[in-house]
Amino acid sequence: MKARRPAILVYNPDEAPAYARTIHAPRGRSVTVHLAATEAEAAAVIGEIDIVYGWKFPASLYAKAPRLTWHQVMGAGVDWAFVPELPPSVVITRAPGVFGAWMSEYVLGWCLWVTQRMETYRAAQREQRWLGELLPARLRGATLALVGVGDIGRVIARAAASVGMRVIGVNRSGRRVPGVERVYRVAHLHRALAVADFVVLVVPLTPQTRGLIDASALAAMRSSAWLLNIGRGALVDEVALVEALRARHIAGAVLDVFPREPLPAEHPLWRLDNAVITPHISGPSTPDELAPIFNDNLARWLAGRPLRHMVDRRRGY
Ligand code: OXD
Repeated sequence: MKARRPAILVYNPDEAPAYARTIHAPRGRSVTVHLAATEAEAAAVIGEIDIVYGWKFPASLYAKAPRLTWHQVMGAGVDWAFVPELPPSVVITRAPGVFGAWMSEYVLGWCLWVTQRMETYRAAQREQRWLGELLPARLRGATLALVGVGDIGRVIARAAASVGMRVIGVNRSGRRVPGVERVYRVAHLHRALAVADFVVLVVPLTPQTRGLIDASALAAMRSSAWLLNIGRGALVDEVALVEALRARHIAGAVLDVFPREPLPAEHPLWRLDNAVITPHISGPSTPDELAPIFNDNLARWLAGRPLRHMVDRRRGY
């Protein structure tokens, strides 16, 4: 009797075919690859699926996936995959080493947008005004506080240090991290916020970090400081943020992520001149960058070896 081939479901609303093309089983092994762009398409095959390679895979389908043992996430965060519905038998794997390079350019780009006063000079240009009396500020010597100093945070730290920024960080334990001058325990978050010119949120969303940047955290920041959120919208109390921006308790915010995406048209953040809104693009997933991670783990899975980059269920990331 012929052995059943392991079945992979590539779940991605926009790019399932492009991801499927990058899947390569090791020589001598074959797999069946199914594609789905919608929950209904996935539901039609999920009963047969051993492996999900997915972006925002619908949590309700876990219950209909008796064969599923491994879910490789196609993004930086795993919060939408790591849900209460996740059966204990399913392993989630992350994709480290991919997003830091993108996100460090995003962070440096927007910090420079602030210090080089790009908006102001462009506005002056539109009025044909020579604004020679206004100088840019320096990033060199400015303090960047990374809330989250994991795989992505460390790459951002290196990029920031390369332009002479002072980099401090916040993590759960306060344990030292290479390339970060000082690491504060999350219990001392406000101390880090109080000395930062730029605060970058790049921490996973877990029950412990939800709402971490609340009204008191925003009040701890300098009135000249900028908040950059490239983690998850729910890390920040949005009502408190809108209030802090309106009252200019902080100088501004660059926001790439929101509790509701797309950001609803009527949301007050759209209209604040000190809020920059970008559409969740700071760390894009691309099939070619994720393929080596997926294919390496596929070879391991097929050989019955332990997978790399497994999410720790206790920590939630
Ligand atoms: C994410 C991502 O996980 O953009 O949000 O990769």
